[in-house]
Amino acid sequence: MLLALAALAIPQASRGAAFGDLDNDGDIDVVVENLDGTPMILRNNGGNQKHWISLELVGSKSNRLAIGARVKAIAGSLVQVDEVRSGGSYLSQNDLRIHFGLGNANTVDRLEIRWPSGRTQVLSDLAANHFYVVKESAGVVAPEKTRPAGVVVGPRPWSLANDQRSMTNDQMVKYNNDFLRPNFQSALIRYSGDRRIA
Ligand SMILES: [Ca+2]
Repeated sequence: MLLALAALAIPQASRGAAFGDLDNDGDIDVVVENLDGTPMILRNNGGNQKHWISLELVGSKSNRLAIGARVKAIAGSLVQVDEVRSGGSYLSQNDLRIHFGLGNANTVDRLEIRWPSGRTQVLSDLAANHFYVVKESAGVVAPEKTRPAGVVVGPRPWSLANDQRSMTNDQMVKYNNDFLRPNFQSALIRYSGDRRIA
C-alpha cells in the first residue's frame, strides 16, 4: 500500500492507464501515460498473499484474440465474470489475458467460456496460480501450439520455468530496457517502502 500511495502522490498530469501482469508473477501492474513526460510503470510488489488464475484465450472460429469472449469462473462460493476487451483507458490497451483473483481458493471448480462464435466451452478443476492458454474447442493447450512457427515474443510466462515465473528486479529492468523503452520511452520507478530508490 505504501508503494502505491507513494507512486500516486507524484504530482503530474496523466491521461491513460493500462493494466496487466507485466512481470508475470500473478498480480496486476499498471502503466500510466503522463502528459509531457514518459510513461510510468507501477510494478505491484506487494506480495501475493492470495490465489489467482490467468487465462489467455485463442479463438479459432471466433476472432483469434477472442475479443468479446465472456468468462465465468466459479471457485467455491466465489463467482466472477469477465470479458476479453479491446481498448480501455485513453490510448491504452490492457492485458488481453483474463485475470481472476481467487482469495483463499486454490482451484477454479468450473470455468465457462462463451466465445464470440456462440460456442460455449466448460473446463473444470483448474489449479490456481497458473497461466493457462485456452483454445476455442481444443481446451487448454501448450502456448507454442497457438503461435506461428518462428514467431518470437517478449518474456512470457511459458518461457520461464514454473518456479522462476516471477521476474527478478534485474529481469524487470532488462525487460524495460529491451522491450518497453525502445517503443514507449518508459520509466521504471521502484520504491522501497515509501521512498523512491531508482
Ligand atoms: Ca505482476
